[in-house]
Amino acid sequence: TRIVRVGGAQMGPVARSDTKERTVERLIALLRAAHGRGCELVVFPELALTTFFPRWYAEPGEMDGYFETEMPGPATRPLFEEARRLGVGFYLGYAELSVQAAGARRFNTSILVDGSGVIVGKYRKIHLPGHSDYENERRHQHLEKRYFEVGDTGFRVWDAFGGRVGMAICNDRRWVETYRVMGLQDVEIILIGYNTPAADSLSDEPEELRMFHNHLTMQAGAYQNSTWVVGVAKAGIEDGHRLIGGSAIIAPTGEIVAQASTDADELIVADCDLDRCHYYRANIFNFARHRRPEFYQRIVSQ
Ligand code: CDT
Repeated sequence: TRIVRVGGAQMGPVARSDTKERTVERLIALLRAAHGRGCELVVFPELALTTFFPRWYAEPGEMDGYFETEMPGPATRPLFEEARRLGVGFYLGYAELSVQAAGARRFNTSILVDGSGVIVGKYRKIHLPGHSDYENERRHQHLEKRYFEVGDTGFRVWDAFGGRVGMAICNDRRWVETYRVMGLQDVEIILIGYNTPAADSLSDEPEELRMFHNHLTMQAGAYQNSTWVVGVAKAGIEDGHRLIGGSAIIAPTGEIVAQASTDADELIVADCDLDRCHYYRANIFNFARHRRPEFYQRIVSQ
């Protein structure tokens, strides 16, 4: 067995008026709770430092206060310091403003930080949902395509925490390719933060159905690639807009082994035995033996 005790640090809402310093204090409280329960890795949500600002329409530069230009920066350094002091690693989602010679680039980003406080991996969100301009017919806006570029990192896997760790962000979890590209790199645990509105802006899809799809996609991705999946929400009513909770730790069997029961700051914990990834990977999902990529070309052609 290769057990990694993982904490899923679900967050309740972060208001537009909350300071990053105050929000980081909440993250540190969750990190300490996870350390108290023996976790070596804690997963925080997508855009964990701020409200889900893509629901608001503005000129892109006007949102720069929600972005981080350095990591750690002044507001996030206490989180890194506490993680290093406790020896606990983490996944953190945040809005990244990367200032390069060619100009500013903005990404919806996650990082993987090891137990010594060092950033060992960075992922920039590839599947950006929503739209780039104000759309009148929507009950609420989802302007990720306005504020972020499509990520340029690809789906990578890192050797960390005694296993092979992958990252994805929110809408990525609904796409089979996300998991399969990492599955083909022998991923053993995929970390995913999310902010998912409880209502669709164009339909009357009930919240239960949206929660079902949340779990359906992550459970299928876990089983079909024989990997652990840790999905962690920012939940609850944020600036008047409801986000679903349902954070879950999912085994390579596709079974949920831990699940949040509130829409608030809540820690879920599971002992993830990375050796459990081997069983299906050696049998029903033995890729080398059973995959037929010669028939999958449509998937990668435009
Ligand atoms: N943050 C994020 O990617 N949310 C999307 C909402 C899609 S509805 C426009 C999600 O897939 O959960």
